[in-house]
Amino acid sequence: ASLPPLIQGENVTSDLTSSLGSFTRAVAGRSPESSTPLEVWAGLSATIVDRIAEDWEQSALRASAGRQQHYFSAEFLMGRALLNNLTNLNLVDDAKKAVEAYGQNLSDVLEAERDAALGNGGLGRLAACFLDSCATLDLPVTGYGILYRYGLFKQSFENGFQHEHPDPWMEEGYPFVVRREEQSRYVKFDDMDVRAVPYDMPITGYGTNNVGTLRLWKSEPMEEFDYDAFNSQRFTDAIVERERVADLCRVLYPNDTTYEGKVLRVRQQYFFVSASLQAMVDAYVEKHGDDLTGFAEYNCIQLNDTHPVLAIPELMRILLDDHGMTWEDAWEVTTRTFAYTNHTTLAEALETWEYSIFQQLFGRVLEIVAEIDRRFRIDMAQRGIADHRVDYLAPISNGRIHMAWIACYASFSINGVAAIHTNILKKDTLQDWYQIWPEKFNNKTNGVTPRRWLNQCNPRLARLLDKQVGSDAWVSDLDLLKPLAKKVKGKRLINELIKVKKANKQDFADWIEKRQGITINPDAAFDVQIKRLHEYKRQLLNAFYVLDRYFQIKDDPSLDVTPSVAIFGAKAAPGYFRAKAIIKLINEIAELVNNDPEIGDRLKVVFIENYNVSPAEKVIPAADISEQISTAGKEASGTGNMKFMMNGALTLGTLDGANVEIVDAVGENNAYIFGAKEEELPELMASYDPYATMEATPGLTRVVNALTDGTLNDGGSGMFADIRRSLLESGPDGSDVYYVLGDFASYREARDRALEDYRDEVEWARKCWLNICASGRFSSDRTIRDYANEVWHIEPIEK
Ligand code: DL6
Repeated sequence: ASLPPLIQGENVTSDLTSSLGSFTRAVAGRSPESSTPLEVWAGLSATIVDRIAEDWEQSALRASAGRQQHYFSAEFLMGRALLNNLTNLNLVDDAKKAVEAYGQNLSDVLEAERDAALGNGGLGRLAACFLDSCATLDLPVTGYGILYRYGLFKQSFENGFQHEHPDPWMEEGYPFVVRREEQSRYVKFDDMDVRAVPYDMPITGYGTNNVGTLRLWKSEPMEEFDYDAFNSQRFTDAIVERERVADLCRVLYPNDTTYEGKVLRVRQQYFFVSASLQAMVDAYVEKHGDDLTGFAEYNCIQLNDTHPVLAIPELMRILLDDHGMTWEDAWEVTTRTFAYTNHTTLAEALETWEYSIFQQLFGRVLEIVAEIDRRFRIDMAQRGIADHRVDYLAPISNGRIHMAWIACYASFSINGVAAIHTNILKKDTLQDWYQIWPEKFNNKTNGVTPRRWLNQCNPRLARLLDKQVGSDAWVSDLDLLKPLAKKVKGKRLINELIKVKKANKQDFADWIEKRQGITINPDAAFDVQIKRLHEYKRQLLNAFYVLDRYFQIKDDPSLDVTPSVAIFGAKAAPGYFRAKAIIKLINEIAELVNNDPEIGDRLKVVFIENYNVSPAEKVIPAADISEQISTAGKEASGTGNMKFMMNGALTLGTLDGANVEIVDAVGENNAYIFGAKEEELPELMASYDPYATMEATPGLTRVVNALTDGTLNDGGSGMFADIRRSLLESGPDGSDVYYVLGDFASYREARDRALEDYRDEVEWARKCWLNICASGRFSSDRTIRDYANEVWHIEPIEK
């Protein structure tokens, strides 16, 4: 059961009001009444840090007493912090009163906060959900990453094209990170030395006074600037080194892009893992002495994909060079310390780096990788593995360093993020490793935190669930919703659910109108696809459906269709031309459809600009249909699919990633499944003729032709012709490798069916209810419990 950690009532409110006043005055240098919402946000945030400071200190002390888990990730897509903390600490009502006491408004204050967008998408947001669950479950887990000065770029649409802008998210101050100067470490590269300064972020849990930590490292020069150069008026020279060092943490690397900047990327990776390991090893030595043979008994490190894999040779380096261990002992410790999570089967994401980059940056680490490689080859030969396979799996081959192979060799655990994904790893992506070490492999289906993704973002539904459960205990035990499924026939309940969804949709409609000037009808079905833009996620399939429906209405202006709004949110990696083309295409379709008076409310298209965590919190509670339409076998898990389910949207999806488990949990009748299955695709693709498929599918030729026949305007960029080529032309860059045209008919049938079903408000709401009740297994609390019990072997800390 979740007990609010703080006593509620008059005292809390007045306490909070007076601290808010003090902190806001200190931040703003004026009265709270005349401060801006952003200043009040800073004041209230500082108030929260003030309140949790001692619990935070105590939690860290308790955690360091026993075995600890460390989560290494280049990305933590945290989003906003204030409301999350207020919700976890059960202080929302008090904060509202406190803010109002100064004539301010809590929603304005909350809206003033910038998102900490230190991640690209699912992988980074998963890391953030995990930290929330670890804190809530009182587990001794610390996250480690990079304090990027600019998070994920800000997206604007200019003439329908995506433009990228820097996002200086903490330039105006950010009270939720605390600089720990005294914990700084030095990180040495062959061509530069830098100081790594940790900024710690408190991670509150729900109904507990345990507070976890996310440690984000910032690079700083060994010396602030070159004083001599400055004195001799060589001002630019004086700051060159400082800027070079600052470059290291300047931007979050946008994935999926081309290879420029890769030296910097490797530098970033080494920087944060080296600093984190040094801090961990020092802490161990301080507690247990200089003999590090027991390090792995007290420490375990989860590698969030291959980005932090340099930690493996770096731990070896520290143990060998700084602590004089033998290779054998150091390897024994290292191989008992690391566990590796794979997040994608796409070959492009299995990082490999040129040998020359390692030579340039850290000769010693390269020497260690080379020694791992040498011993790996001997080890494999002794196991009787054929030479060509050894070559393929070796840490160094073809002049490149293979990060995933180092991870597979040195980690004691290798996991995928959904059942189907883990199976694909075993039978395909990592099959050789699976054959050698089947016991290393395990599945940990992703999850999302019900605190942010239900309790916080959908308070109306949350209060309805409180009433049904009899308390808020479900917030930290989502399985408590399961028995509520039997109430599905209750008329009152279903009517209440309908009311909740309606109110959420109205809120979203108001929000998008204010933000982007688009008017939508809240009674229409909200059909939502929000995720990074990637061809395998098939936003194109969705766009084609919209275009087809547009043409159908144009053909028959009296066509009776369920009014719907197709809502998109997506950023494309700056260097990913075709993804940017799809963004332009969707914007063009929106232009066409939304401005055609003949279409009216029957069809609207909304593209949420600068999609991020905060807009997701607005749209997910308002969604009716959750688009999860990736080519089967390509989406490792997905986590948006889980957020939608929790908020009562029905999945329209392929049997891919965690969709498979969602359907398994809720039943086929309560989701809309379509398309080729993963196991069918190899055979289908072998004889696939996209052109013939297009021609054989009614309406599809017209849709594809619209790309280039003047219906849609790509501003002379040639982008739309490129999309068409990617579908219809043969060759490696064509051939519709994501089977968009192949799945179109089945997708259209499923989406039409969903929209038809939507007309029966009560039956639809029942399906929604069943989804909500079955979403318990997609709580990240479940995922984290599984990691804690099966991989990390850690226990909740005693309080
Ligand atoms: O595991 C989190 C998330 C999955 O839900 C998505 O299906 C998957 O695409 C994503 N993977 C990545 C891979 N990036 N790299 N490297 O973001 O992980």
